[in-house]
Amino acid sequence: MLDTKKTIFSGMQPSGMVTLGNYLGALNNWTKLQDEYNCLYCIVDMHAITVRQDPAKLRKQAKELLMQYIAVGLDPEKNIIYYQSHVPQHAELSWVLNCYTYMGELSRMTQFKEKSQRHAENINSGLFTYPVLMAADILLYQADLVPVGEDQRQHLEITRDIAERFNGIYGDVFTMPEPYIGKVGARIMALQDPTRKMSKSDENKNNTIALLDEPAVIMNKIKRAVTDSDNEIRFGEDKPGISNLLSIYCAVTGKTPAQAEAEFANTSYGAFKVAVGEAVVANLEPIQKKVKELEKNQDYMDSVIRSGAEKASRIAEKTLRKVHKKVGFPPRIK
Ligand code: AQP
Repeated sequence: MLDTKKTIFSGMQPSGMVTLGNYLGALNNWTKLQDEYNCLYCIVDMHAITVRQDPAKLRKQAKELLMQYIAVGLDPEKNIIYYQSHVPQHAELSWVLNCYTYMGELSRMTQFKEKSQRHAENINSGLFTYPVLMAADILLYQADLVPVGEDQRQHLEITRDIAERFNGIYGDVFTMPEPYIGKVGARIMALQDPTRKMSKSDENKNNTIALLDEPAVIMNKIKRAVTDSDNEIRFGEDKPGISNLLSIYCAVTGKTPAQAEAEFANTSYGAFKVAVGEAVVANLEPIQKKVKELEKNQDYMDSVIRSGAEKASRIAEKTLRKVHKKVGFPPRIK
């Protein structure tokens, strides 16, 4: 039977402990796509080293991220789940695409500008060519759709520009990827500074809730979250801290903003924070339980790692062969 499902590619960097933001903004939505689409969910460890990482930590975080992909409900039988560094075609295609990408285009990327400011001591060329590797990630699998947050939109645009340029020279080699606009996931902000987003690489751990944080730690972090002094529990641009906690509450309970506001109309900030904390703990409990089970099942994890890389590699190699032929590399002799 002809496979008419569209292909979706997405990835996450193992650059820290997975946060509630990563979960509510991305992972949780991915699980809803697995029946309708052919999905590839990559752990983009090669992207992660554009910022200096501790090797032992990176390895641990990559493994934890993989377990969390599965624990939130991504089925390795339905989706291709794998480590980017296990599929060498990503690096190989990235090199070719580098030769079809202009310095000027890359210099305009806001993420490069931001990260070079944040990591002024390490402005490496990987940071500069990050979008080319991302283009390779997507184009290798002929992805039709890419779920992207606002901050990655520019990278998808450059992916399309590169694909269009390549196809313009060599014919239809790459599928033109479109942004996947699904139900918008919640954007979760840092608990101590609710004007910027919660990020897994944040050094201040009071800003983030990790999916694997113990219940008492979660309760404490939420109790200490920055709010304001007017004691009104409602959404509002003038109330970033309370709005963030309300968003978290709505996302984990499925309640609407109006329902949440009504529920807490006559509540103190203290009691509100306890309710938010308890809702988060309850939501994360089954995920944490599943991770503990997976930790004990090394054989299963190994089989997922092996088969994910094999499945991804098979698809990627097809595209890469085509690209090599198009650009004029000599054929391999069997
Ligand atoms: N605070 C957030 N709220 C909602 N969604 C979020 N995402 C990240 N933070 C929030 C979504 O999670 C995915 C992670 O993508 P990534 O690992 O490639 O890197 P990122 O977007 O840069 O995420 P972090 O947590 O901020 O990592 P670091 O600290 O390493 O930069 C994306 O789909 C993103 O939209």
